[in-house]
Amino acid sequence: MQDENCIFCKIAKGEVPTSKVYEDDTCIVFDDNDPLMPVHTLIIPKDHYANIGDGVPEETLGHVFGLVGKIAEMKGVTEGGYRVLVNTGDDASQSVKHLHVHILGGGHMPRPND
Ligand code: D5M
Repeated sequence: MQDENCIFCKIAKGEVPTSKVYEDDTCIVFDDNDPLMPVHTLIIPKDHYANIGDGVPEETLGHVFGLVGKIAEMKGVTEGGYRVLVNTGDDASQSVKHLHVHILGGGHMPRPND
């Protein structure tokens, strides 16, 4: 399940270089190339799903979110805290239409409406 025009599918296939943090059979994890915080890392399933509502199998979703704590630990943000974000669709300004979970940390983040 791949979309040949999708940049994250290309990353998953190793066709586009990235700063890889972790990889297993289901997921690849890499640092965002336009970071909003000192730590800004993305977890993606290797299979292509346009967003979290695109029929993602529960097992895959569980795997993706099950990695959050491990990656936060690897990136050293468990003590200070971190934000987990999944932009979904146009109103949320999702720019890459391949499910990805942002992990943001390394400094204080105000609430969105503060
Ligand atoms: O976030 C999509 C994010 O994906 C955005 O923060 C930039 C990042 N991005 C886009 N292309 C790349 C590559 N090639 N490497 C690393 N990071 C990338 P969204 O939630 O869709 O707005």
